[in-house]
Amino acid sequence: MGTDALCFDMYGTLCDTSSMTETLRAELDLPAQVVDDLDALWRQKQLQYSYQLGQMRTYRPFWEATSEALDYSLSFYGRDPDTATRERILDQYNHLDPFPDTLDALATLEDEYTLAVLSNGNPEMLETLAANTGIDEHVEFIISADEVETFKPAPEVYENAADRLDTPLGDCALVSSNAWDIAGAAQAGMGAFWVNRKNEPMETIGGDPDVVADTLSDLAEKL
Ligand code: LAC
Repeated sequence: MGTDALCFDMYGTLCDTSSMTETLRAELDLPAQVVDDLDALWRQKQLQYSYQLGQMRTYRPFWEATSEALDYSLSFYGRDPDTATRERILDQYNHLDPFPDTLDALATLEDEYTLAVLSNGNPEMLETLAANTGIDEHVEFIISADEVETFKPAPEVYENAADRLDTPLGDCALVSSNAWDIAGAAQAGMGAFWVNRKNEPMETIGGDPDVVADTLSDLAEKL
């Protein structure tokens, strides 16, 4: 027993969703503070919609949940941009910045482990972002929750990843900065390596992480 495969969460772990603020600032005439709040609400709603869709068993691809969450957030802040502006904002989601340590950490870990992306993103958005950032040069597999038509933290998503990797669930580890994702992976029986980028407390429900690191570079050193 040991960890053979590392499955990386994409949004918030490999790529920085707050890198959207530059585009939001350029496209919407709003104060910087409001843009930061809108961006945070967009991310919060995107996740909430994925949980709700899972609970309601009305699956639709994460791109649609992301787009619907954007509409909610724009409306919350009283903005109704034209279609072209809205499309430009959404398209930028395919060009999120990787965190500064992402590519180096993947390059360090790829010699020792099988690397995969494991994300709620649908395959098209994951493949596009992985290609745009160079992440695709380091990971062997891109595994989407779309394959089982529900979202993390449903156990089927983690179990499907182990099947795809042809590796026992306990020999795979999720690497995520999202504590709810770590709690879900651990609960499902997968290893759970938490990159606690924001120095947050662990969730009080679900499983516990096996390893806690501050950044991906820190994790690469610890493994
Ligand atoms: C992911 C998001 C939801 O699965 O963090 O990549």
